[in-house]
Amino acid sequence: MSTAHIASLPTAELHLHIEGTLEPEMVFELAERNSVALPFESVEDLREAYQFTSLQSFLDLYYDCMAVLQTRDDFRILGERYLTRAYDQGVRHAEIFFDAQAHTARGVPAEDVLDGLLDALNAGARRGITGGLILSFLRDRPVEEALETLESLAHRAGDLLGVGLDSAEVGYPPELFTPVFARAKELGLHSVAHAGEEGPAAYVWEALDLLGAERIDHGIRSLEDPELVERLRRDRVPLTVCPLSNVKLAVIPSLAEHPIMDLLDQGIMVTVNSDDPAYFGGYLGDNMAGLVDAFPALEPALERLARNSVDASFGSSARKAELH
Ligand code: ES4
Ligand code: ZN
Repeated sequence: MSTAHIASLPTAELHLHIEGTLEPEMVFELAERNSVALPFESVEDLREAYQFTSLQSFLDLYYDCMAVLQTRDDFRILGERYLTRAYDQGVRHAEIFFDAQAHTARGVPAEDVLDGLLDALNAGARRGITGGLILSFLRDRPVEEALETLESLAHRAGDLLGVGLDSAEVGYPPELFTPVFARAKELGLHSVAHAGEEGPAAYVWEALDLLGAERIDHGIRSLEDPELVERLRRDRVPLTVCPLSNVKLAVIPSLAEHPIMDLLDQGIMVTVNSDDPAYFGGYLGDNMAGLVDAFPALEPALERLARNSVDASFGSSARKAELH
């Protein structure tokens, strides 16, 4: 499958953690600039650590590496580099998660993170890639902390697209975050949530019914529950599926065993996304190319997947029309 063909399809990236775009070279560059000591000798040394056995084994390294991100300008550079790479692979709209709590816990003000990422998005918009920011709560930290984080940015709600829920899933059901998502709704924000990645289909139900999630991030375990499949299909709830992530985190044994064809056959609104591309082996176009290699029958459906991503975005109808 030619990557040029894939890059010619305008897509929206809907499941992307900006901290997961921190390439090993940039970890070293920012560690030097910000005088942060790293437990790795070299870029190669760090890259060799990218062997994960579960979501948690990845999260441990992910949170360690992001300690090099300290200033508004660091976040601007991170965002600009991501948007440039994504654009080169066909992405024309990006709805980007940021983990505010992972930065405030290290003494970096949430508004510096927000402002740096907005600087990047403004530069991106001038170059033809639009987008927005999704404040994602860490579900393995206290609910009160998520509420405080949301309140601390409530006066900037106009600069946010929505809220999300991420980090270690099993044992942290969406239900816990019902008051946080209710407050986000009062602030006029969109809602999405990670569910059904490592956790059960029951978490997808909770994300829909208790949090009011408009999209489900991952959601692949929904296939274990036929009633849930029917609900997702009927309501056209988008799933933001991340194939390379699923393989790298051992959620699925190999791309050839990925359930994307089942999800499509069941009539679910599937989108393809990159999650943490610096860690998982590729950006959005790389995920598409990997899928087509594993499933040649998917090639005619690429245009549908690209269109789904635009339709499932929170972009304006004018922007969607431009990208169709
Ligand atoms: C994540 Cl793959 C994944 N799952 C849950 N939370 C995350 N945060 C960053 N990547
Ligand atoms: Zn994710």
